[in-house]
Formats: sequence, C-alpha cells, structure tokens
Amino acid sequence: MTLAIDTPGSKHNITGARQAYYDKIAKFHLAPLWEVLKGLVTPEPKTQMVPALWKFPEVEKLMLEAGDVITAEEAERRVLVLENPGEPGKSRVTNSLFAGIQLIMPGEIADAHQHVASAIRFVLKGKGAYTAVEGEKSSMEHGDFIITANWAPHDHGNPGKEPVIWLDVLDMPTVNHFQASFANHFDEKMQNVNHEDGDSFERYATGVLPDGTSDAFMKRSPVINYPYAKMRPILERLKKTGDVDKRHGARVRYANPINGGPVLPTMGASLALLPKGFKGEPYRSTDGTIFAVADGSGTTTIDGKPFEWGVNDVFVVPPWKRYSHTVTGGDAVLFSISDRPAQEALGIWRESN
Ligand code: 1HN
Repeated sequence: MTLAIDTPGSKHNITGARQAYYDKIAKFHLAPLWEVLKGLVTPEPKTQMVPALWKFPEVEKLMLEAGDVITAEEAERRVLVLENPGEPGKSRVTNSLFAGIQLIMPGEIADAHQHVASAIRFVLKGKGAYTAVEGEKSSMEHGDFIITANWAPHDHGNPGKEPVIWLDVLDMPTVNHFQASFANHFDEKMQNVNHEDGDSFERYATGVLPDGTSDAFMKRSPVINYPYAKMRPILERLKKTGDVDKRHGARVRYANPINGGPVLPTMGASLALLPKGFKGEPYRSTDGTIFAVADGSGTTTIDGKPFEWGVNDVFVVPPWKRYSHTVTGGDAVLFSISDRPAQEALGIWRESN
C-alpha cells in the first residue's frame, strides 16, 4: 500500500489512508502501537491522581450524620470513601490503594468476614471499640496501627460509650487490578476469640519468637496491633539522639519481626516525629502515599501547593509529586502508608529529591 504521495494535501491523504488502515485492522482486534506509545511508556511517572486533604472536623461531622442515615449492620461497614478528586467514582485514593473513614457507634458490631484484600486500620478518635483479627481481640486507641492480612477473618465492635472513628486502607484496587478478589461472610456474627488484647505483639515483637512460629509469617507480620503507646516512646528516643532525617523526621518503619520486611506484601507503613520547628527538605518517590496526622499541626507543600493539617486529618501525595513537611506547632507525628513493598518486590520503586 502506498501511503505518502508528495502533492498538496498529502497530509490529509496520509491521515485518511492511515485511518482507513486502522479501521481495517480494528476488525481483527489489532491496533497501531505507534499512535499510543508515547502515552504508554512515559519518560517520567504520569498520574491522574491529585494531592488532596480531608480535614478531620469536617469528616467527623459528616461521619456522625452517616450514623443517623444507616446502621453499621445495614451498611456492613459504615465507611466514607476518600475519593481522590482526580478520579471520582473509582473508590480509590491512589491507583493501587483504597482509603476510607469508618465509624462504629456504641453498641454496634460489624460482622465477621474475610477477603483477599489486605487492610490496615489507623485509629483516629474515640475509645472502647475493638477489632477481632484471626482470633485476637484488640482494643483500638488513638494512633494504633492494626493489620488485617489477606484472608484474615475480622469483625469490629463497640461496647464502649463513644463513637469510634478510624482510617481504613486496603490494597483492594491492587487485588482488583489482578482480578483476584475473593470474599466470604461467616454465619456467626463474631469470630471465636482465643487470644487476648496485645497477644501477638507480646509473642512476636518483643525480642523472642515462640518455637514452631509458622513460615506463613515470612510473607506478613504476625503482629495484629502496633500500639501507639509503644511506638511513640521510640520516636522520642530517636529525637533525643538526633536521628532525624532531613526529609522524613525521626521515622520508624512498621516491620515484620520475623524477617524485618514490611508488615504486608502490598502495603508498608511508617510513623514519624517531626520536631517543633522542623522544615523538611523536598522528597518524591514512585509510591503514592497516604498520611494521617497522629499529633500536632503543620503544612505539607505538595507539587508547589500548601496543605495545612491538624490532628486526625488525612492527606494523599500522588506518585512522584515532590513534597516537604513543615511543622507549625509543637512536635508533630505523621503516620504514612503506601504500596512501596509491592513496587520494591517488582523492582520498580524509585525516589529522589
Ligand atoms: C472492609 O472489609 C472493612 O472490614 C473496611 O472494616 C473497609 C473497604 C472496602 C472493602 C472492604 C472492614 C473496607 C472493607
């Protein structure tokens, strides 16, 4: 086939001939790579996701209104999805992660179920609720980091007197990307609890390992709850000895005590203390990151735009957007979570300043 004839209007002829060719091959489920190549193999990460911040006082008010609209039982999980404004309606905050805010009112329970998607909870506000994960009934306190691994049975309840609110992050968009989702509901509303509060932390995260510890824990941490009350003093130690990173502050990574790896294969989390007066240097990485404010107040400038935060606010930094933290009050503590372990396992994770 001759495509190029060097006459006036030849451009039009080429375009027309090409289009005719594309129409013809489309019937065979074929398409020209050269028309889309530049958008597929980009020289730098491209994302439709945008930086965003959810202020806790606003979210809390709206969340409590949800308490009037629907019971936890009807909703199965009373969660407001943190929708990235760059892609509303997709139930995700980054391409790979779901984030939501969950409310459980006094006297309510959220039934036992299990799913392939792994979850984490970071407790924001309220006392007296529990989550039961794989037989361990764990109390939920502000700043606690609780994991629910792939296929782990879990249910929540609030026998206390106050509403309890937490951040849920799930790798559901990742699981759905692979189209590998399974889920199961138990007939019993609550699972059998045979391990008391704090059991897995004491057993596995205090310098000893029980004989016969399962190999299954190479892939995911055996610890259900990493309590804030145990983590915060470690951050204070780092601060005291000046172990403060110029970008991230005095930071610890939640680790699997069996092998030092991430708590889950798909998601990794950290807790950082940014000392009073901290003015962080810029940083970017390919893992879009969700932050929750455990303590203090400050400003994070993301892609040149300032986002002011206070206690329990949640914000998201999309992949490869440059950001820097500044503290405006006393010491601040930031929780963060991303898909970094998944990217590292695939050998694609990168960072720069
Ligand atoms: C889920 O099972 C929980 O168990 C929370 O509390 C949020 C979001 C999407 C899918 C499943 C929970 C969820 C979820």
